[in-house]
Amino acid sequence: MHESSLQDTIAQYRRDGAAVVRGAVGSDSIARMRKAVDGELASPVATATEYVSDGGSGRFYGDFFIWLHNDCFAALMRSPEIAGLAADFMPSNEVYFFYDHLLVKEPDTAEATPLHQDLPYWPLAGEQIISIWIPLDPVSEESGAVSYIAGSHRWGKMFAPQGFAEDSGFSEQYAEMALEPPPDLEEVLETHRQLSWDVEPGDVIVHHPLTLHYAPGNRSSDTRRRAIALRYVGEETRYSDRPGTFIQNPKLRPIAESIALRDGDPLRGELFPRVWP
Ligand SMILES: O=C(O)CCC(=O)C(=O)O
Repeated sequence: MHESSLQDTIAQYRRDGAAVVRGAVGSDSIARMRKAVDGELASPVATATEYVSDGGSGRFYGDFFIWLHNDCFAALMRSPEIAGLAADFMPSNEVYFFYDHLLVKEPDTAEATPLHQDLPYWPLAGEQIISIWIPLDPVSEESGAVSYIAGSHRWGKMFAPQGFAEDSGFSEQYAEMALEPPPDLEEVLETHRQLSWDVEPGDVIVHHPLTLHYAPGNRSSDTRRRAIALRYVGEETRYSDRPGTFIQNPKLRPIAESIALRDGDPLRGELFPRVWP
């Protein structure tokens, strides 16, 4: 991307809380990641969650921290083309990896991704935090494109996290935060600008941790929607031991037990490697 158009995109990201960067990831990486994702889907590990309830059509699959057992995910999050974008957008001189999040919606999946902000789920504090959402298939509104509420990252609010499914095991623990629920989606859409992009493999969407976003199910009967969200932090981001964050979910206990950080520490250590420069 030309330096001037990258700067324009960064300015738009700061204003709106989300932006698209076209052609950021090479086709070899996409091909490798498709294979890696299909391998994960064929043999789910203990941290994975199926969000479609028994008997429902399609499949909505989520998993985290896959890089710890999958070298393709580790190579992707370390790749300079992506880590460098995180450095430019946050901005931060140094970039540390927080975690990867696989979100797959197969054709004919009704389950939506609820309206939410990311930061309330996370044991983090600070401004230098960014998600880079990497589609591995062409994505349109019909197949589950993510939509962002423009400017919501500047509302000065933290809304209660939402479980992606009633029985995913996360909902009860999020209640511990006693935050106000997110606004009603229909009302927000009537009164605020919505940002959403049709994307091709190779394009990525960056979003701020306080931007409200959601995604419909995948209504397509033949187009898969495989996507990986990579979460990065900067040199000033701190660990926060607020109660109820996703790291306290029993499924993540083996990972959480390896975190030797105290409230207020910078996010460092083997679990959060430096990936830039
Ligand atoms: O892929 C989706 O459906 C939602 C993505 C999302 O919520 C995120 O990356 O934070």
